[in-house]
Amino acid sequence: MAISSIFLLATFSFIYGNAVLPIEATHHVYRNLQSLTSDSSNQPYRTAYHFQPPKNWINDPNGPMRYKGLYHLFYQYNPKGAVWGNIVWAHSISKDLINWTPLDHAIFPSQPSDINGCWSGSATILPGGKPVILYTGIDPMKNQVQNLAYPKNMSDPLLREWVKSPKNPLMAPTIANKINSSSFRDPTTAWLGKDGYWRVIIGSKRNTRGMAILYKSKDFVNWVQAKHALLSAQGTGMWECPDFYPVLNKRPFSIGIDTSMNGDDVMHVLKVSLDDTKHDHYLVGRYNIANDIFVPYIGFEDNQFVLRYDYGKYYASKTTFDDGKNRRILFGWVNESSSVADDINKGWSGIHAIPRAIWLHNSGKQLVQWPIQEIESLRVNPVNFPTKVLKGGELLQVPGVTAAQADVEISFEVNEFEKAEVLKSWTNPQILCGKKGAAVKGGLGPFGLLVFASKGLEEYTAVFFRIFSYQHKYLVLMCSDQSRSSLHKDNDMTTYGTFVDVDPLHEKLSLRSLIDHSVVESFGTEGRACITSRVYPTLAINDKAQLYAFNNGTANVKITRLSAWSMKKARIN
Ligand code: DQQ
Repeated sequence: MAISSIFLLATFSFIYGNAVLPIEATHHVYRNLQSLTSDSSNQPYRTAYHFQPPKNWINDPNGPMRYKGLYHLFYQYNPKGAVWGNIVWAHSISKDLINWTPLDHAIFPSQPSDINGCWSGSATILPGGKPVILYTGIDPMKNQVQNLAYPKNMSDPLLREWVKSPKNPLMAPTIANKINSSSFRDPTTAWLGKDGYWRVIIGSKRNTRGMAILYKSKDFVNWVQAKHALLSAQGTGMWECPDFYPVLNKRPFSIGIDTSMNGDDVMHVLKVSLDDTKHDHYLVGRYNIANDIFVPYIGFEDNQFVLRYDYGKYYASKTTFDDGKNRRILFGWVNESSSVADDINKGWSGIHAIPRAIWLHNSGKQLVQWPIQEIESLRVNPVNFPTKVLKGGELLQVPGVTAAQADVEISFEVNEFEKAEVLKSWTNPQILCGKKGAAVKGGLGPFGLLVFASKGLEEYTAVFFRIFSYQHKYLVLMCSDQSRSSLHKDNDMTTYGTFVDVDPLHEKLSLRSLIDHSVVESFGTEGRACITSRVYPTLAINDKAQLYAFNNGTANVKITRLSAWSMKKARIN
């Protein structure tokens, strides 16, 4: 089918084991709230293989860790409804990071230092294998303070019960430390220096200066604020959910390393979730642990070049080192793009992205992310296309997959570079994607995938590349255009986009999309750029959804690989 007509048609111990601190048991488990199930009929937007609870509100992933061979994931959860509030740490476990079993809530308000909420935090595995959790509590005065919890029974691999330190809070805003009491939250996994000091950073801000406040401790209980923050940046606002970890800067780059590792072959990553923009930004740089100075290659002064994990909807993420498979895994929250009224109506809000392996690209300049390999165990009924030229204006249906629940990989080779559109001046890529959506004919592109497409293309979400000629080079734009994703216009349908650091003269342009009813997670050029979109089609739902490859440029492109799979449902909570 010619794409032009289609587009027209659609208008388209602690250390504690040794020290002897008394412990206070958590005393109330809300068992009744764990047994809720939701009616999944008439729920076209519920996902089949993304992490979500049976009902209600979910936000940040908390304290992911591997313990005694099991993965633990905690998350911010409202047991009482589909909007944020009444926050506890819900808890699930998994053997494969795909199928998850819910347990009783792990951490919930039970002492003054968290009586108004148990907010985000992280797990640290102490030498000897003891897991501990630092998390933010909201105290009776609504101050944000940092608390410690640890397992009641270390021999329980499920880590079902958590006790809280009677010394909580361990870190608190005071008049002396001048910490902003409403902007002091989300402790990271701690890392240990050779000097015997644990270090942890807490997100904060002073006026509009975002900061990662550094604390140090010898025993994980008594924490002292360091003289300076690990990093701060004027004008960035509150830094939520910081994450700080080492990545290997030599082959094999994809090997993950423990959070306390350092050395010549190691670079460090600081990720902050910017409350003002709701984006997760990261900086790659060198960390000198002797004086606790982190120097990023590109800092927030060069704002427009600060990278993001994901250029779509993806926030409050957190990594953990998986010592079972020697990899670093990234977990992130993907909020809804629907109205609060719609969320309340469907009875749930929020999902987590598919966990991603994350490592330093061999350029040393950016990270690479790729869905953990375990997700491939859900693939069934593969559909493989032979190499094929996709002519300018052509649309190619990918039949034989459950297009609302699929995994698809496609690679393009491009040649007719003289047809690339000229970009006169640098433009914000998201705005460029908004102006030049999939329906806007180009030269070299747009080409890519139409997912969640309805039969007559009244609805579709387009994930694509468009190549520009810019200052004697070629600039590759990757977009996720959801402007026509739904006939129901009450959703946030912002088009997302980013430039990708790839040389199209010498490299193929690959795209992988994980499609799951109301989410599409796309990985461009083997994970160098990611875009996650939430969409709510009204026609392209369940077995009515279709999948296409498309080319709406004048230049032909060659599809060198096109493989798609239907995805089985995972057992989630
Ligand atoms: N969510 C938590 C906070 C964190 C925010 C509260 C980020 O601790 O700063 O639910 O989404």
